[in-house]
Order: sequence, then structure tokens, then C-alpha cells
Amino acid sequence: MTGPAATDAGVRAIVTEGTGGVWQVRTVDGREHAAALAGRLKQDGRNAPKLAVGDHVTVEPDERASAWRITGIAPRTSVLSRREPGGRHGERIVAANLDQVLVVFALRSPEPHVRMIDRFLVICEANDLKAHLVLNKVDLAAPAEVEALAEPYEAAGYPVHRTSVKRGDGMDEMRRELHGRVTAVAGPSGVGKSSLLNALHPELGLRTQEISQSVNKGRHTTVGAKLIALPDGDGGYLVDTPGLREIGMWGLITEALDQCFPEFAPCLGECRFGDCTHDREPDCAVRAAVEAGRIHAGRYESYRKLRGELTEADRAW
Ligand SMILES: Nc1nc2c(ncn2[C@@H]2O[C@H](COP(=O)(O)OP(=O)(O)OP(=O)(O)O)[C@@H](O)[C@H]2O)c(=O)[nH]1
Ligand SMILES: [Mg+2]
Ligand SMILES: [Zn+2]
Repeated sequence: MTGPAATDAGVRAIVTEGTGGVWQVRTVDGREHAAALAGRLKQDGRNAPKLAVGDHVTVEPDERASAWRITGIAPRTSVLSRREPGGRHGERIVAANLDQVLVVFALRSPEPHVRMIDRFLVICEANDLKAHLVLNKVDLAAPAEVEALAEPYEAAGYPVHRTSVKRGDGMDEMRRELHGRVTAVAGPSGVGKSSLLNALHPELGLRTQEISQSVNKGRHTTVGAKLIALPDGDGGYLVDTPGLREIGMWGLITEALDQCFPEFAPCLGECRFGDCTHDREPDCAVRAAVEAGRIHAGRYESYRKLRGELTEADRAW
């Protein structure tokens, strides 16, 4: 973990929770404190909250107040942001310094939806976040089916993990991926995200569907993101976000969508027209690559669908 500059006085900590005002921070010794920004940090900048969950900070105990004082904020390595509620154009930072996102889908129950997989991956690319695809519940499908689903994503350069919480497949691999990193876990309901995390770290005791359906029906309460320290005590955290789906693709520039498909990269700049949308233009290098089988047809189809949606959204604004 790289912390604030050594010149900053105080103890290094990471912001685990909060949306403004009082924040929860976890100092390097593993203790949690309530903390508030020092006055001088509050003043610079305009109205936007200066701090986000995941920020590396320095803190000092404040004898006069009950909360600690946040005296320094380190530069961020990444930012996951969403549009301000209410449709204004501003953005709000959901979490800073994420190392990676696990995009979890299941082979069955629920059936994987490739357009939705691609949508999650595009959101990661647009936010410059490293994405891994986790294909869970491989115990419910034939191996050939698992490979057919994995293939386009491996071809695009994504790490693909085949897992089964039931059978134990891929558990060591996943534990290694989480170790020492700040990881957001995303994916549709019921794919086994909580089951997977519980299997890796039983101390987490996350609620899974068997229980939550009766106890916790229809609650969508998460407002801000929250960092959960991994029990292995090596600086790894899970990020409980309000759901990447809600974060959405807004803010994504329609013209830049093609850059969110990593396997398109060799083609970009090779089309006849500089502003090619890779739709019907003549001499389109992307379409040529699809026809030659270098780009998976399903991925290209997702590109076209998403581009259509973004164009619609542009018009609506
Ligand atoms: N067969 C099989 N079932 C699994 C596997 N992993 C999880 N499940 C089951 O899938 C169901 C949903 O699991 P959860 O962990 O609650 O799913 P989730 O992704 O956390 O769902 P939300 O919290 O609603 O987003 C549970 O009944 C699990 O027992 C697996 O690898 N194989
Ligand atoms: Mg869950
Ligand atoms: Zn083109």
C-alpha cells in the first residue's frame, strides 16, 4: 500500500466508510477511528467532497474533538465514479484506489447474459479498472460450455477464472487474486458472489441467498461504498459498492466506446474514416476483423448495442 508522502505528519490510514462529514478510517495497526477532514483540507476545492472511500490518508488524534483529524490525502491511482443523483452532470466518486474488479457470472441459475457481461467489462474499462471475469457454478454445466463462454474474453485479454463454490474449483486461485489487493466484486444477483467470498474467507459471514430471501427481502439500502478488510491481515480489502450496474455507463463518451473493447485496439486508427463508428462505413478495420474471426462476433454485437444506447442517451440530453 503506498501511503501519503512521508512529509505528512500523522499515522497512515485508509478510508473505509463515509460519504462526507465524518469518515471511518482504518490505521495501519488495524484499528478503526471516526475522523473528520482538517479545516485546511476542507477549504481548498469547490463543493465536491474532497475524500472518498479507499483514499489513503494521514490522521492525527484530536484531543479536543471526539473524531480524529485527517491531515493529508495521497494522490489516487484510480477512481470509480457515478453521476450525481438528480441527473446533473457532476460526478461523485464512489471509491478510490481500487486495484481490480471481479465481474462474477454463473454458468446457470441465473443463465449468463453475454450482453450484460460486456456491459460490466465496459464500465471497468471506462473507469480504467482492471477487470477479471469469474465464471461461477461450473459444476452446473459441461466443461465445453464453460470454455465456449470463456473463449471470447480470454481472446480479449481478460483473466477468466472458472469457479465452483459447491465443488471447490478455483478457490485457491481466487484467494491469491484477492490477497493484498483492493477488490470490488460485481455481478448480477444470485450468481454466488457472497457464497464465493464466504468460501474464501468464512470469517466474513456474508449473507447468501438461502438466508437473505426470507430475512432481508427486497432491501436496497447501500448508499456509499464500504471497504471490508480481508481477514488475512495483508492489506487486502473487499469493496462493497452500491452495484456497478447503477454506476452505469453514463459519462462514457460515445466516441470512446470502441476503446473499451481491448481486442479492438489493433484495429483502431486503421479504418478508412477517422471517425468511423464501425457500423456500416466502408473499409472498417473492426468489421474486417470480425469477418476474419479475429474479433468475436458476439462481442462486436455488444459493441453495437451499447453504442446504440449511448447515442440514444446523448440525444436525450
Ligand atoms: N451449484 C452451485 N450453486 C452455487 C454456487 N455458488 C453459489 N451457489 C448458490 O447460488 C445461490 C446464490 O448465491 P449468493 O452467494 O447469495 O449470490 P450473490 O451473487 O451474492 O447474490 P446477491 O447478494 O443477491 O447479489 C445460493 O443458493 C448459493 O448456494 C456454485 O458454485 N454452484
Ligand atoms: Mg450477495
Ligand atoms: Zn471502423
